[in-house]
Amino acid sequence: MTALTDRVDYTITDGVAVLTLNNPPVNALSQGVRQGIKEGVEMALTDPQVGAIVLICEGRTFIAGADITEFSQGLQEPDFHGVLQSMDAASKPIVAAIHGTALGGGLETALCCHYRVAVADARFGLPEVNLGLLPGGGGTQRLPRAVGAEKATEMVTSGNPIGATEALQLGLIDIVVEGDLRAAALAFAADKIGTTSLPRLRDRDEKLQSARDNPGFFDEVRKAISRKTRGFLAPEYNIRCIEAAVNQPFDEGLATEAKLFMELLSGPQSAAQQYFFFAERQAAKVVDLPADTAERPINKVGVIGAGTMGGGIAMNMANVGLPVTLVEVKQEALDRGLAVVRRNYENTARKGRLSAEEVEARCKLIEGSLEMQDLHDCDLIIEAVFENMAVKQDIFTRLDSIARDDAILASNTSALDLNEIAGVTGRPESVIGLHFFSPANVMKLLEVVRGEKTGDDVIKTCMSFARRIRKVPVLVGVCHGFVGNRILFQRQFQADRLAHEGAAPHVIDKVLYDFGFPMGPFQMSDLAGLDIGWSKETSKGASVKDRLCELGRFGQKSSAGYYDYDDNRVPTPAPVATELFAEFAAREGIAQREISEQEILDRCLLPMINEGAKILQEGIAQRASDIDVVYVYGYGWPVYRGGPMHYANTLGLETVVEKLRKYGEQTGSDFWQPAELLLKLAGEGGRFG
Ligand code: T1G
Repeated sequence: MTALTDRVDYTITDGVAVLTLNNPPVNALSQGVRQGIKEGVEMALTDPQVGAIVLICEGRTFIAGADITEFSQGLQEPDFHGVLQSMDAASKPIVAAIHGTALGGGLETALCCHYRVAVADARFGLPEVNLGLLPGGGGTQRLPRAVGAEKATEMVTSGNPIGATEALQLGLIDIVVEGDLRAAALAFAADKIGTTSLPRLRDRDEKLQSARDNPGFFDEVRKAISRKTRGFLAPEYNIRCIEAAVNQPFDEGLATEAKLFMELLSGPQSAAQQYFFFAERQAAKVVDLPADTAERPINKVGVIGAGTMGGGIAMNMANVGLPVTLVEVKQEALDRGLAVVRRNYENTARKGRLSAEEVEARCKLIEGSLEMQDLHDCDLIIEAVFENMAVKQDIFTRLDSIARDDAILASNTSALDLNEIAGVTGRPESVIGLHFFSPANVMKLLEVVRGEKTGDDVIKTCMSFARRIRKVPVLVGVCHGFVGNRILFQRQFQADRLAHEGAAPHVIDKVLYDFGFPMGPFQMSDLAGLDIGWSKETSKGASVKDRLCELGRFGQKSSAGYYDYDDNRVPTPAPVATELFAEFAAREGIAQREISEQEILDRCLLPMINEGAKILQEGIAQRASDIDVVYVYGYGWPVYRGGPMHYANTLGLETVVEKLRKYGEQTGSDFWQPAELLLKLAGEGGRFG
């Protein structure tokens, strides 16, 4: 065996040269891997003893793509395209032996081989769009020739992988291997020795014909994905590359791909999305946990409260096969909660994403009960009741005597002081916050709230458990609103101020919608319900929101709030809202004025950044990128702008400070006082993270 580089070994078996890649954890196409492939192919092609070549990987997966860390450091030699070109032009058969996930540059490498063999659970994809990129190694030209332009367009715009069975049916791979992959690949390659006309995807056009016969296809795709991809550049660029594959000769298509790839790579969107790829993975890591911290096993979960949140939380457990006991105080509430759960699953089944059997199996995993005592054997119990401290403390007091000694007790509180909840138990080290976001069975973000006495094992257990139930966990400290809501309060406050000063609610909403949020603060309030925390008996009409509630305008649920809603919940700006803001402004002596869109955007976003800086300096979040993960996954911050802290870095922290000071002078309010950490970093010419 010859070690070509520290990442690639070379052996010859029965006339077949085997290039074995080993670059943990995912065999990314680092410089050493590219160098080894290049040298190995050259060596095999010039060795008369060698009749064929196999490319295979050690570890858990075939090549999972280019080394994303390299993009920001400058691409090193050998150039990926040169390596692929040498394979594509090879005079001897090259076989890719695939297991795990052949993704991005990994699949592109396999597409430059003449044959592809894979194990049954291998997966294949070009997910570059999730990084704000497109396949830059010929994937947009070869994949359509392998599977057809229609399927290729779906794959590159969604980034979703396909399995080996589908890949075989589509003609992406040649065989699915049973048993040992290396042995099967060697046998397959040996059988191809001496093949003269080697199959190269660049020479195959037949699968492009149906797209050529349907010139409207690509515009139909654009229309179909327009809502979901609003504001993103990469999906459109991916489509243009597949269009080039259909309409241009292969080499011209490659040139189009290279041009569009470089445009994306040099743009802010791919920088933000590459940053976010690592931010999301970093968030799962707890910096001060000893490596040997044990986890508590979780095999049975209890949820208290069968309302919207409790039912949704319970679904997360059932979705991964975990039995869950859902406790309510009244049969009627329990029945209603279980009915909502069933209806949710049936809706998913109607969309073809669940079978009827799976619906039944999941509903069966959720057992209703009116007795908290039934939670005595649960490993984790999550309280999801009314957002009231006294109610929660009563429940935790009772739980303390019911739950097993090693059970973890969690609260789904969205803002209350977890330490006060933990304080009523004799086990504060086993109390933690698990703040799910509504709808809890859909939203991926989970704020894991660390109490002052929460044990390391409980934290590690819950961070792992979050990923087990397919959530993105972010560890946060205790303060009012933790990370997400605490920052949101600042934005909502400023939006309200702007409305008092003359900016109409729908104008403010549009500015944030155009920035990339799914909706603005007033539409968001209408969706959540204006009557949260409001009561008719005690209302004093002290705010526009209270006055709207007094008028019975509770938001979408009453077809009227800041907006009026038709039967399809389509919003129309409601004059009454603007009039009320004007009335309150007059009462407060605020002279209303025309406010620019830039000022609206600044005054909504800069306080979020400033609050994020305060959260960092107080140690409520572990790192700036965690705040970004909270905002992208929990509040719809557009991922192509990275999150509030990444966005601040793109503005420049000096600019952020300047603007904060400008609005401070303009409004005369110390609300705009820059956070100490922000001032420090700006003064050093630094960045967050
Ligand atoms: N480059 C560098 N590091 C990577 C990486 C990559 N491509 N993929 C994963 N990692 C790191 C990751 O940060 C983590 O590090 C560890 O590996 C395990 O990852 C030219 C331009 C393969 C499905 O987009 O989808 O090819 O936190 O926690 O859940 O056209 O990783 O342990 O230090 O995600 O088992 C295209 C990205 C690149 C695939 C495995 N490829 N990766 O998931 O593990 S661009 C991708 C994934 C490209 C070419 C273009 C997943 C995975 P750490 P993990 P996992």
